[in-house]
Amino acid sequence: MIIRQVELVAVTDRPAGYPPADRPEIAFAGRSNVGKSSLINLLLGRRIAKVSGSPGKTRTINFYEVNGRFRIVDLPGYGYAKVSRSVSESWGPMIETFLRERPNLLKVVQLVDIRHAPTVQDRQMIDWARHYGCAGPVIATKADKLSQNQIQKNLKIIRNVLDLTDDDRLLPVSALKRTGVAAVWEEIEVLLESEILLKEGS
Ligand SMILES: Nc1nc2c(ncn2[C@@H]2O[C@H](COP(=O)(O)OP(=O)(O)O)[C@@H](O)[C@H]2O)c(=O)[nH]1
Ligand SMILES: [Mg+2]
Repeated sequence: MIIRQVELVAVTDRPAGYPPADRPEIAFAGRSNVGKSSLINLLLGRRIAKVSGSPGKTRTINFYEVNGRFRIVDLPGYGYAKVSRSVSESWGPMIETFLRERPNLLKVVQLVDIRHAPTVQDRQMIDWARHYGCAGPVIATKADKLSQNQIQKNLKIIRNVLDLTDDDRLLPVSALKRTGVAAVWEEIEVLLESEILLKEGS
């Protein structure tokens, strides 16, 4: 995909602040510090999402519109122990409301850290997405931190813990080494294509 234009069109913690539901959206979810902003920047070819030294900061849903055609949605990261209770409690409803009330949401891309087994919250996140019929590909980040051998081992563990089927996509990426990004774009393009087919069928 050629990225001509990227615009941050909304930053919000509530549905009233969402942009109109007039473009297909692909959301990215994961623990804070998993590498979500880094991956979004790499995908979009610019430093538009803040890469954070202090995790747990993003408490908003950020909508990036690409080529005026679709949006990448950066969901707030979860699982950071040091955020206040009120912030960590608002995270669940904020994400679930988005999943429930977003008719133009195509899929949620789930990010997990390739070094560790997915957490209870990772599993909860993907189960929510499944419940709302929008579970998408899973991305295992920070692949540069492991050997090829370990990568293969850990991918199996991730598949198991998240209960992925053989058909579910699981893609290792490294934002640092810039590997795996083409495969992520391929998945995004497949999702956008499926949306066009849906529209033509209706
Ligand atoms: N080694 C390595 N570090 C990464 C990678 N992606 C992100 N990081 C680092 O992980 C930290 C959190 O990244 P960020 O993109 O802000 O994560 P977010 O909180 O999920 O948005 C930063 O210090 C990044 O530089 C990666 O692929 N490899
Ligand atoms: Mg971030």
